[in-house]
Amino acid sequence: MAFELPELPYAKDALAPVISAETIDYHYGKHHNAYVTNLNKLTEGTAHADASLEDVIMAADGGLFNNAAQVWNHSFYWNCMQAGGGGDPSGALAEAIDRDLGGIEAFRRDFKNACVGQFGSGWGWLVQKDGKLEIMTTANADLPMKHGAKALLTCDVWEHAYYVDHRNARPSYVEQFIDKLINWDFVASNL
Ligand code: MN3
Repeated sequence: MAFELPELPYAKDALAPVISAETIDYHYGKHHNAYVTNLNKLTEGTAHADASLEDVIMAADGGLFNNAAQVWNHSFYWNCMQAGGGGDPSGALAEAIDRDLGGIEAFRRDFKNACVGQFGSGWGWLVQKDGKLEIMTTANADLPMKHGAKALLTCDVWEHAYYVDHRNARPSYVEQFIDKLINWDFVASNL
């Protein structure tokens, strides 16, 4: 059973103007799709061909890890956003953010600073580790499951995620991602 590109959870223009249909065409249609194609080429005829994506990620390194992790990262990233997102989380997630991160305003500031401060390509994350919420960043394809942490939310800060719509202004992209796109129901479902 080959690895597959998952359906986008919304129309490709749903996140505009923060993320345009043109960005989705390239980011989902070309980049994400290429990671899936590469992963299938690298696993075809090997012991990894029938493994779960998570098992490949945990076992692999080098090019196989990079492609498998990028398939997982992007599938997760699309689900972290929705049209009309943003706002405030509620319930147990809001309580955990208050308890561990100093509240939602502190989260917005610290998550933005982490994403903006990631040097070069990578990802900003809200994770759960040892029962507590943390903000972390990873470089390139790296991801929380390799560090004993569970991903709750991610923001792709590779330039291909924002250059069409925000040019070099990563802070503008991250700020609007936080304020207008985060799907807090999805984030809460990962707790
Ligand atoms: Mn990307």
